[in-house]
Amino acid sequence: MTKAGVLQIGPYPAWDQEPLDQAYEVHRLFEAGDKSAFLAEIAPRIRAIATRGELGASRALIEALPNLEIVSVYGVGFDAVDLAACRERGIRVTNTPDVLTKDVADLGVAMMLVQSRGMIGAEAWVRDGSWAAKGLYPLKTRVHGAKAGVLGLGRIGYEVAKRLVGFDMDIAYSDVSAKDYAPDWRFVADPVELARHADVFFVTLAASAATRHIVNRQVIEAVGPNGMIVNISRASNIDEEALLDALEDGRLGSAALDVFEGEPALNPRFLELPNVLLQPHHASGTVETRKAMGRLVRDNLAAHFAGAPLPTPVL
Ligand code: 8YV
Repeated sequence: MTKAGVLQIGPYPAWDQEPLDQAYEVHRLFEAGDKSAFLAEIAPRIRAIATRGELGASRALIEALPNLEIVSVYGVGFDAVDLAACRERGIRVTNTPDVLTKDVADLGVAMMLVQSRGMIGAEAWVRDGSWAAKGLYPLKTRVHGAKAGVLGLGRIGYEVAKRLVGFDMDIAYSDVSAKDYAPDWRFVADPVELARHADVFFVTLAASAATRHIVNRQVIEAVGPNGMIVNISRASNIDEEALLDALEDGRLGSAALDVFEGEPALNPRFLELPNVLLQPHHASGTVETRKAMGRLVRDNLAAHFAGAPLPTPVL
């Protein structure tokens, strides 16, 4: 039987690559020199796209593939897939929810702790001999008992808030509506009001055109000179220019970021800032979770080609 053609947009670990290569005729776009020529040659054979959360699939790419049936995303976020283009042609879309939720929450909370206790600077203080030469490391800010604001109480936001309970934090959240699964956490509809409450402000909402720059200058200033913003969602949820301005002139105390506009390149202004923790978009990056994500990518493709219900459909 001929194998279905799959266009792979970005790399996967070997443990995912091998089974994918066995089951499908895989064409790796990320390895092609001249991408347009490559696409023109293989386009008619492509029935599926296997992509990554941050890479998605653009309208131009979808339109270049006349026989495309499904886009399988290795990630929970599907904001980079042009859903309208998929809907127009009845193209299915899947993602990898649930399996990564707790890892993403773990990293978000770790980022808060690392940043508030100055652990990156403290490590350097030991390594560069400052401890011996200069003495005690500058004192930092307590986390337990502080006020947390969680913007987006979906699966990831809920797991973040659950972890913050262990730090005796005073938790409030914002979402389109109050959630009946939020224990005694305070619902605050307005993100600016949530930011006023928060010493630590977590951005955990799924990104879409509607949430673009939801964390705007006003929200950032409401978090304030003693506050911290932690972003483990998508860069587009924050007005990055406003964030940089506020971090530079002290209107925002600090930030801990796993995602950036234009990543993996990032605005060089970030590199000059002492009050920002920079992470390489790896909140879901554990071996266990990435294996589960890879399996879901393949399970969705296999179900589609077998005519079975998709395990985790978006569309
Ligand atoms: C991944 C992600 O880092 O789930 C998402 O939406 O962005 C992350 O889990 C990414 O998709 C892997 O490429």
